[in-house]
Amino acid sequence: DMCNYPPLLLAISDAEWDDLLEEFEEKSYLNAHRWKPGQDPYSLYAFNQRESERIPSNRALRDTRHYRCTTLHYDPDLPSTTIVITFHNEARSTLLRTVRSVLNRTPVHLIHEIILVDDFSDDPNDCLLLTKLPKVKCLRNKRREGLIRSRVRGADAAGAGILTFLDSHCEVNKDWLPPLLQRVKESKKIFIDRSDFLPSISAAGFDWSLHFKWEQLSAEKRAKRADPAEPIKTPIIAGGLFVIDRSWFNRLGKYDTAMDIWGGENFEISFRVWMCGGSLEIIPCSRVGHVFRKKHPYIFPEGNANTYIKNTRRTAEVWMDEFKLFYYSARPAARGKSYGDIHGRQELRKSLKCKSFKWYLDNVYPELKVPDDSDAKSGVIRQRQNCLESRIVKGQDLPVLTLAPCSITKDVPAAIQEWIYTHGQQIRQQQHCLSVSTTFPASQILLVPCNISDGKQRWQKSGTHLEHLASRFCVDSEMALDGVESSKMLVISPCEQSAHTQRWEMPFS
Ligand SMILES: [Mn+2]
Repeated sequence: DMCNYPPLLLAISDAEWDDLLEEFEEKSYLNAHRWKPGQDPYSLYAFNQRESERIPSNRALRDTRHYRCTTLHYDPDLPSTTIVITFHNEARSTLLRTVRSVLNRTPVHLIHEIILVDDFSDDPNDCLLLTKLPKVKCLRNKRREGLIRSRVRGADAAGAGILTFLDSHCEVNKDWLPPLLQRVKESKKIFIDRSDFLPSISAAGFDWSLHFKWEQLSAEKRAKRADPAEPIKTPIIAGGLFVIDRSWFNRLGKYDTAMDIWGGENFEISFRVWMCGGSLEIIPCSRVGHVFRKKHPYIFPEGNANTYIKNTRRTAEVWMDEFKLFYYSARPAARGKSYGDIHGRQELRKSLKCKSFKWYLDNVYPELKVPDDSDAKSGVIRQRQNCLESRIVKGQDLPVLTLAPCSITKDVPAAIQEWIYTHGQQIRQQQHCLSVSTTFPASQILLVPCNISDGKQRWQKSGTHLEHLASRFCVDSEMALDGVESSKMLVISPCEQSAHTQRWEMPFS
């Protein structure tokens, strides 16, 4: 194995500590892969390499915290933490700055160790040479594993009870760690810090395509904040930087290690933490700078988009219940992509007795609106001269579905014949949706109050046919055509390509 453990460090003086840091031959470490005049400084790392090399690893930083933070006191006996930093072909200057800023700006006794997980970088010395710095260990993967499996490897090797994950292109600021350890000590949940590049009060969010974004805190939430140093509950973490109790991390199922390279894992761990009894917070008094890049400087063996889709699709399938439909609707390319076996993660969710995604939306992220259908397709569902129609019947609460001659004036259908195909795969008119009484053949198609979590309300166009997803049967007009006026009902029956009573023209795709 290529692990290289430095000698155990016991109570050392500040002077000895400074000596240890001084002994590291920074110049020769950096010189090995330095930017050369004439090269595009962005080509290797997607950030300005020349500029990064110009900035000393131990430069002075402005204290960017709110002044309230400087008045806070933390327990003198905070637990120590293992800091896990994973990387693949990181620039030496930024990797070194990440590690040195930690060593320079963290009370020595709070760092149990810094574990670097080198995810099969081209040069093993990027990692190995750094073990000459105090407390730094290096684990090198024998092949490319990706961020997720690398982090789990680092976490499994950790000696401390608290895990701190950092990206490999960060720079921590004054007192970044104590407020995080304090919160984890108080309650065994999960917490993240925030980056210097953000506006003063920010929150994290996402859309239905599972695209992460930073957001402003809502006016309502801002007004509720009495103290700017107070933690901010967040529905999602950006993923790169966070602190978590190690036994809680393990009990929760670490990460989904079937995910590759990068992306989506922050959704998976965020949903899991909230739905399975924990919480996520942003700690405004902890400041860590992070270099955001516009693109990934490394290769995804399966392609960037495919990997992101595989990872987010696993998340949607395991955690989002019926709301995964909105993910597929926002990311149609995901529908046919393979995503591997999720059985183990579904079992995990069951054994942890986690809450539903509906609960998460209602309680954790009410700002994420279930898509309205203003942009959904609508029109008539027609068979020859007849159209599906809803009809109010005296003495009945709900309208009934029937077949009637199409009534279209100047291209505008009658309201009772116009249907919307929703993002949730429902066929809707007003607040009523097509459903069935049972999933047996010849079961009547009913109009009932729309309910996104009711699987019996989902339909899909399949060529000229309209398929009921739960039963795999098709909308059939045979009984409506035969029936007398009082019993013109629509039913589902086994799909038959040639059955003309199952052929429909519809505006959906
Ligand atoms: Mn990053």
